[in-house]
Amino acid sequence: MMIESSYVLVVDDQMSNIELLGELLGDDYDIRFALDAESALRLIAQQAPELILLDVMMPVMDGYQLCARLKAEPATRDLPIIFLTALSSPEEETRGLEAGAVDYITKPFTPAVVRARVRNHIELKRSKDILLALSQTDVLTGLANRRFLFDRLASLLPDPEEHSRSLGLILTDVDDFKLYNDSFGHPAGDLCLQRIAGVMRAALRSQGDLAARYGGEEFCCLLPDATEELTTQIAERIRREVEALKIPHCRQARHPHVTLSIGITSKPAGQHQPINKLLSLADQALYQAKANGRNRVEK
Ligand code: GH3
Ligand code: MG
Ligand code: MG
Ligand code: MG
Repeated sequence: MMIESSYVLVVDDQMSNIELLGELLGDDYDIRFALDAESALRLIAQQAPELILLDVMMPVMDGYQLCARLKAEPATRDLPIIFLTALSSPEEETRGLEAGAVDYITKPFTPAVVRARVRNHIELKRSKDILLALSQTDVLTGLANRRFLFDRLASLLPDPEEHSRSLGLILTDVDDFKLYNDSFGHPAGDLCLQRIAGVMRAALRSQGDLAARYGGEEFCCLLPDATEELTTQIAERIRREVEALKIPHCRQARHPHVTLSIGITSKPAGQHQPINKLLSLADQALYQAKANGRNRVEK
């Protein structure tokens, strides 16, 4: 059975082993090969495989060393590795598993067993990836959730001693949203939040930026390396574009359409700022935006 184009990387210094595994798995997977650890690292950097079948005995860098290199990098740490080796002592097997491999298969191997183990580990990796994505995503809007936001904040705001990058932070809150829900119903309110989330997503500059659902109808954007000026510009664009959606509000609301109040704060490079302090500054600015009439940006 074809398991939809899973990419499996085989690393082995012997062409005969590679050919054997190619025949064994080639019908079910997108199999690519590397004859040494260096070329494997190059291939992995281009595109992450879903599984790596790794020989131990190879010249220059052996399988254990390659495994250690992959485990040391956050980007490759979670790639499942199965050792496939002629080294069959319990000590070697223990060493391989303790190095972080998900499995250890000794040569000569039974083809059906290799196929079954590869299949199981790919299934496991897929389930893990799905759970990880769910644990980081807000179900209503598809934006990052609060947990992911705080993890990212923690990684962007390292030790006080460390010279870190500048950071812009935008906090938004929908104006008179209780009234909106009361007038049009909760499902309409949900739809409204989804449309606002679309604006937030579109306002981001690159993969480094993050838009997250901070609370019920509150969103937060993190803009690494942004100056205060740029953060203000982006916040202003978000405010303008939500207003331009022209989602009709109810008569009692302060503005005829759904709008956002926005507080921003920014941290210059090299200056330390605890997460709570940064958020509380943005929150104070947001409070000012509310106090000064709503549908506005304050810092
Ligand atoms: P203000 O302009 O001062 O912000 O007024 P407000 O009515 O928006 O006040 P507040 O920010 O306290 O209101 C939050 C409202 O957001 C209350 C709640 O019903 C609504 N809300 C929070 N989460 C959700 C959600 O997931 N879906 C919907 N439809 N409404 C939500
Ligand atoms: Mg070898
Ligand atoms: Mg609120
Ligand atoms: Mg509100």
